[in-house]
Amino acid sequence: MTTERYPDLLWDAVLRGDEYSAVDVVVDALRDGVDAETVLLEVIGAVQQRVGREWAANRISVAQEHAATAINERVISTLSLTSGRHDGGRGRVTVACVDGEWHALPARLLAEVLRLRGFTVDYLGAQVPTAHLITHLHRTGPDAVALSSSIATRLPTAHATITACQATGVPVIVGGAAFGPDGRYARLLGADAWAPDARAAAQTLADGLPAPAHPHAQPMDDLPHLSDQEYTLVTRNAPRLVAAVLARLPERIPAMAHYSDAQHQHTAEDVRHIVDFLAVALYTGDAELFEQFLGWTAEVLAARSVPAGALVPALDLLGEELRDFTRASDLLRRASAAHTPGGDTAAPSPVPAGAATEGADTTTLHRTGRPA
Ligand code: B12
Repeated sequence: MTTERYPDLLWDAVLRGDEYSAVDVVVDALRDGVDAETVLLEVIGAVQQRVGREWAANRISVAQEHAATAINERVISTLSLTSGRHDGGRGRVTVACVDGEWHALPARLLAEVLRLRGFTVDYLGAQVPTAHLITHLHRTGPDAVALSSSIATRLPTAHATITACQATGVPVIVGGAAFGPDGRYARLLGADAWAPDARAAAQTLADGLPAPAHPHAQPMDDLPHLSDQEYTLVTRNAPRLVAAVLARLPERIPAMAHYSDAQHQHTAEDVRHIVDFLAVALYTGDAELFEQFLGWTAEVLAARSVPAGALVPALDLLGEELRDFTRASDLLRRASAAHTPGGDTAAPSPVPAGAATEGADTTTLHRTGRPA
């Protein structure tokens, strides 16, 4: 029996908000002989990824995205209950999301795949405070921790969590989109292993992870560039930086004078995201992380008819606030040039202080909602 039609059937059901039909799709797939792991990853996982693409392209709303995810969580529970108990003799794994990480569904898919493959799994869900995770490790003594994160702003917290788990002698495998498509941030942050998907993770865990060899005590052991304090100061001052940029943004985007409360709120959220991703680029020392975030943001804005140039005033104002920060200034100057219509990454910022930015006077930055 071909599996190809099931993702489309599940997609149609979740988009209608039809939980019963969604469950039927999965039950039918299992009855038709599709194995449970394939249903988890190539039907439910594929639909979740499509949810992300369709939201980014502004073809479905935030509410539809939330409903789809909620239904898929219930569908996974049904699948888990119908596929029976497994012996769990392959070893014990704690699956948890990094503190502050809300994307629990990727971790849940991993947990279910590991159960199907015969591991005993303690699934702790979204945003697990590190101290509680460590208490859990002391109590249960697992063979490994599987730490999930989907959004790069959680990487500094992931680093501290990896280090804390390793200090208890438990090896850490990490995964999820936050660690980069090639796992580069997993290596940077000293994880014992990384895997691109749940199947590869199960194989790596089945092969066995050695006990952590060199537990690191301080973030700076892995990331010496942190000694310039730029990450620490930007993070500590994030609310003040956001407020300073928002206070001066109407100078650069005159149309803000007529913004609704919702538009002001979206703009504030977007400026906060810029500061957060700048901070994590300073933490990792990786300019590409900031560039990728801005590229993604520009695509999301474009899908909502907002030109990418709308990012430039916020980048420039932030650059002015952080002019004494060498690495941050450099990142912001390059980003501003790259997103200025006709600009390039090598050029200095073309926007003089106080000037209105062409193309940005009728638009707002808001990734999280629809354009006004
Ligand atoms: C559903 C969803 C949400 C839900 C999450 C609910 C839940 N219970 O999970 C909610 C609404 C809470 C949410 C919130 C946000 N989200 Co969101 N979300 C998504 C969405 C649409 C799906 C996530 C998902 O389930 N993916 C499906 C699985 C299959 O993904 P996967 O990563 O491929 O998982 C596999 C591997 O990564 C691996 N894996 C996963 N974990 C682990 C762990 C280990 C140890 C290993 C080895 C492997 C491994 O195995 C998995 C299975 O094979 C994604 C889009 C997407 N394409 O993923 C956006 C997405 C991740 N979200 C995004 C954003 C921006 C946000 C918010 C900031 C939005 C906002 N303005 O508030 C917040 C952040 C909240 C936070 N602090 O975490 C962006 C991130 C963009 C970026 N540049 O980083 C994305 C990509 C959306 C998009 N298309 O732009 N989100």
